[in-house]
Amino acid sequence: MFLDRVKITIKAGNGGDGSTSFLRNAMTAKGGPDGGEGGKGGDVVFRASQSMNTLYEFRFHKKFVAGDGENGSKKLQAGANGKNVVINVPCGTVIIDSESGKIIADLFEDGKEFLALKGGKGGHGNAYYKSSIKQAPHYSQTGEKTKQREVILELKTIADVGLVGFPNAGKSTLLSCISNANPKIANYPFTTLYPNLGVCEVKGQTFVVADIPGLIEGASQGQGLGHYFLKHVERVRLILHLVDISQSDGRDFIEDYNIINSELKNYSDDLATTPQLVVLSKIDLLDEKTLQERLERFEKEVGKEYFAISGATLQGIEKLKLATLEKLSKLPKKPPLQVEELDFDKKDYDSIIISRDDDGSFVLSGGRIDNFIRGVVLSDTRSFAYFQNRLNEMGVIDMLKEKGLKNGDTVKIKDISFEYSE
Ligand SMILES: Nc1nc2c(ncn2[C@@H]2O[C@H](COP(=O)(O)OP(=O)(O)OP(=O)(O)O)[C@@H](O)[C@H]2O)c(=O)[nH]1
Ligand SMILES: [Mg+2]
Repeated sequence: MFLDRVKITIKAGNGGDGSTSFLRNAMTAKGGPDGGEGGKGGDVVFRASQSMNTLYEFRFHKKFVAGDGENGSKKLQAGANGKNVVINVPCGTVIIDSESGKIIADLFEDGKEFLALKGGKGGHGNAYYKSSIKQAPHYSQTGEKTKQREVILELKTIADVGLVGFPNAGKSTLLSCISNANPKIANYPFTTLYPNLGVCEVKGQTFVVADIPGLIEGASQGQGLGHYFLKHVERVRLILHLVDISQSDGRDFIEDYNIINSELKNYSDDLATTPQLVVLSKIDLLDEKTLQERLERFEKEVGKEYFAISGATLQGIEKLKLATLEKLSKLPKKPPLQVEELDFDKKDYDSIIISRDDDGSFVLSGGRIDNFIRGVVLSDTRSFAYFQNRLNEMGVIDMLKEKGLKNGDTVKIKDISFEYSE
């Protein structure tokens, strides 16, 4: 099955807490601090994989959470780091920040990795805080907590050649003749419901061909399968534009040719200007005379170079393969998409936000506050004194006063609340 756009939730692991512990054994009745460091949280990494060609597996698996770091413990034991989560996606998957709508990565090449979210830092154990003036610190630091984020994965297939044309024009038949692919072929429109990829080998060289569902007039207004699948030929270097010259579906082949071109133009100027080879298909269904007449008409009315082929007798197929290879050799590979300047995983260590609760108390939040209280144990009196001093030094008390803080008012930070006294 096929799926080419999906929203998923990702979260890096939280950092583990540092430990507060003191060495105790028969030899040292009153030992020094030996609380170990908390482990780092796991990262969230995306990896491009050539062996995938759909996002279908994300249909049921939409949440990816990396492991949390373990807490530190006594005897200076550091907590283990959390496990990274590696999310495999097909080559050509574009990752979009769901909040801003901006592109944050284009996983273009096989094996390419993108570190989307870094795990939270582990907290320091109390041993870390030991110094000549602080022999027995009674506090440690909690691990950094991470936030969950949403991203949109959008697959824009990467192929060298795209097959474009009306339904039933013979696109899948051509793909099966020139490549290793085995697409479904049938004598009714919209047999192909999602893109197929095939690798074509000519003279020891290979190129990748994408076969997409057929277009019809009004595709740009959502007729048929609409424009939806054209994103899978956005990145091709060359379009093979298939036109059924036998007119087996009762339409005029020159009109077909013009309609598809205008649908491409309606989609984007880029597609309209992508180099094309015109492929006139199903020539085996016409007698020699009718074929000649139609070819002459094409030359007169369109005047472009063309390749006349039959997927049934394979007439013209070898010539088309060679011409495709030759044309590709002159066309540069399309580069990955421009990634927008956005530090998706930017950590907020700076903001200080003051708001008021319904009961009138002052609520402190923001990245700077979060980071600061990681090192505070309020049950420890020394730590609490430090906490108040630091709030003062950081200018937070002044900021609160500006907002109207008075003696006796309550200040809340996360699940801590205290009464302010001057
Ligand atoms: N005689 C003859 N029949 C062909 C040729 N190419 C395709 N067909 C037939 O035309 C019908 C449609 O072919 P497909 O290859 O499925 O066409 P498609 O363009 O992929 O169609 P959609 O997937 O519906 O867009 C099938 O019955 C094919 O067997 C050809 O060169 N000669
Ligand atoms: Mg098809």
